[in-house]
Amino acid sequence: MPSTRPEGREGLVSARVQALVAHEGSHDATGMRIGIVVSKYNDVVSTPLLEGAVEALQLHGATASDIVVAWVPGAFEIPIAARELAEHGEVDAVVCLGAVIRGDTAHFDYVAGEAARGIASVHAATGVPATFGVLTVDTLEQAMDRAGGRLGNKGAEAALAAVEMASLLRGLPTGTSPRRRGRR
Ligand code: INI
Repeated sequence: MPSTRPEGREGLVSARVQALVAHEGSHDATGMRIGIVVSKYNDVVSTPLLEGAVEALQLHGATASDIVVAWVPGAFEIPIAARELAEHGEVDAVVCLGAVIRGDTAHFDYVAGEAARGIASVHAATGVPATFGVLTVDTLEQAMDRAGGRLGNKGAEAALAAVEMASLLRGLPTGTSPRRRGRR
């Protein structure tokens, strides 16, 4: 249902904005099929990210049979598997998980940059949301803090962002805008 007062944000939203029709996705994953691409490199980090993502999806209604996991060698390889799932896996969204930890060389920048660019290109090319749960950090400690440690679990956040985007896209009106009319 379109809402002009997104839950919990009433105090922040002006009357002018409240007067508009607004759409917002939910975290209800019931009936959704979700792909997860996870990197084996730094698996001491990516495994808890995966655990967090799966737990979050199941807490929000996804069933085990609706979650498909693809392991790839490293973050650099995430985009190609994510694109395959988005195009042919019949998924509503893809969650991308991994950890790129800065070393002494420029390798970090290439791997992290290509992972981010490649994941963004998946949803641009396919229209299927692909979320970025790839940690890009300086140390293993920073990574563990974000993989179920004191700063939460970015895998769970990426999973819920994927569900929210899939839900939003389902609810957006299509074919009604003057720019689209006649072009379908
Ligand atoms: N892959 C990662 O997922 N994280 C890293 O920190 C990393 N580092 O630092 O090298 C890494 N490298 C491997 C890369 O993703 C590819 O698998 C490899 O280059 C083969 O294409």
